[in-house]
Amino acid sequence: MTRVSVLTPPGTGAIATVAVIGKRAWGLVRERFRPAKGELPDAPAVHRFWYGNLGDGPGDEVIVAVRQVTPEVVVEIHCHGGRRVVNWVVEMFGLPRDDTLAVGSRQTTDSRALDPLTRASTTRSAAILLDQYHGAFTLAVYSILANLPNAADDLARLAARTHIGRHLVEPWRVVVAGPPNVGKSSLINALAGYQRSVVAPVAGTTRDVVTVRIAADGWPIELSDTAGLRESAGSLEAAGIELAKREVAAADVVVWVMDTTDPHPAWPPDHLRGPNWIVVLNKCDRPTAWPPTDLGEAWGMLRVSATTGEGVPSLLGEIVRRCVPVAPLDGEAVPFTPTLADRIEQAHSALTAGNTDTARQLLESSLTSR
Ligand SMILES: Nc1nc2c(ncn2[C@@H]2O[C@H](COP(=O)(O)OP(=O)(O)OP(=O)(O)O)[C@@H](O)[C@H]2O)c(=O)[nH]1
Ligand SMILES: [Mg+2]
Repeated sequence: MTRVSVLTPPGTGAIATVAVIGKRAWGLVRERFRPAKGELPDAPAVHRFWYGNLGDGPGDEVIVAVRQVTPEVVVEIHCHGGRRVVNWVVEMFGLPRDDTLAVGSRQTTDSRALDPLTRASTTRSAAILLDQYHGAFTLAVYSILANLPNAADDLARLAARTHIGRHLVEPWRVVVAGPPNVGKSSLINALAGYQRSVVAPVAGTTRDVVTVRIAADGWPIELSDTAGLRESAGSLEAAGIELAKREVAAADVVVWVMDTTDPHPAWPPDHLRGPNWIVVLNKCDRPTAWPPTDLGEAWGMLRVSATTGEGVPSLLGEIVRRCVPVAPLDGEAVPFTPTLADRIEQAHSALTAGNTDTARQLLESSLTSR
C-alpha cells in the first residue's frame, strides 16, 4: 500500500521531511512536483535529488530525493519545517499516513553532527549542531548542487559561516597581550568573572600561558593570558615572551592592553599587529598620565578598569563581535566540522574561479566527509 510518513519529529528545525512510500510513490510525486531544471525521469533512480516546486501555482520550494527503490520505493520530500507546511504536503497526496517508519529512521538526520554535538562547548553551539543534525547543512548543499552553476550567492552565504563551524567544539582563541604590569591578568579575571591567574604588583608575573574558557553571548571563547611583551627581559621571561608571540600569531582576536597611568605607554608592535586587534586602555579608574591621542581615536581604543569592572562588558561585546560578526539564524546551515568548512571554502573559491566541476566534486564530498 502506498502511504506517507512524516520522518522528522514535530516542531524541530527549519526543515521537515515527508516520505512517500510504496508502488505508486514515484508517479504521485511526479504529478505534483516541478523540478527547477529538466524533468523527472520515468523511473526513480536511487540517491538522486531535484530541487523545485511542489503543488499548484507557485507551490512551495522543496527537494525531492529518492532514498531507496528496493524493497520498496521511498521518495523523500524535504520541505520547510512547521506544522502548516508539513500538513499541506501530507494532505496533498491524499494517502494514508503511517509514521511507524519515522521511528529510528529519520532519514534527513545527519549523523555526522552527533560526535561534535557530544563535544559542543556551549548550548548555543549545541543548538547549531542540532540544526545540522536535522539536515540543515546537507539540504543546503543539495540545493546548491541542484542549482549549479547559478548558486554562487548561496554558496557564498554558506562559506561565510565556516568560521562558526570551526568553533562549535573548539573555542575562539582570544589572546590578551601587552607590556608587563598593565593589568592583563586582572583584565582576564574581570572578563572571566573569577580569579584564575596570579595577579601581583611585580612586573613579569605571568610566565606561562594561562587560559580561561568562557561562554560569551553563548559562544565558546578561550582567553589566554600572556607574559608581558617587552624588549629586554631575563631568560625565563624571554621564554614566556616567545610563547606570547606565538599565541598572538595563532589568535582569532588579540586584546592589546595599555596602562593609562603609564606616561610612556607601549603601542602594539607593528610587526605583530593584525586586523583583529582590540586596543584597551586599562586602569581608567586612575588619573591618566597621557591625554587621549589621535592614535587612540584611530584605534577605537576602549577604556576599561579591571579593578572596578568599568568598560568590561563593552570589551566582551567587542570580542564577540570580532569572533562572530554575523550569527546564524535558527535552522540555518553551518559547515559544522573543520573538514566541512575546508570543503565549502574550497568549493566557493572553485566556483568563483569558474571551475564548476571542481566545485561540484567538493560539494558532493562535503555530503559524506566528516
Ligand atoms: N587601579 C588599577 N589597578 C589595576 C588595574 N588592573 C590591574 N591593576 C593593578 O596593576 C598591577 C598589575 O596587574 P596584573 O594584572 O598582574 O598585570 P599584568 O599585565 O598581568 O602583568 P604581567 O603578567 O607581569 O605582565 C596589579 O597591582 C593590579 O592590581 C586597574 O584597572 N586599575
Ligand atoms: Mg599577568
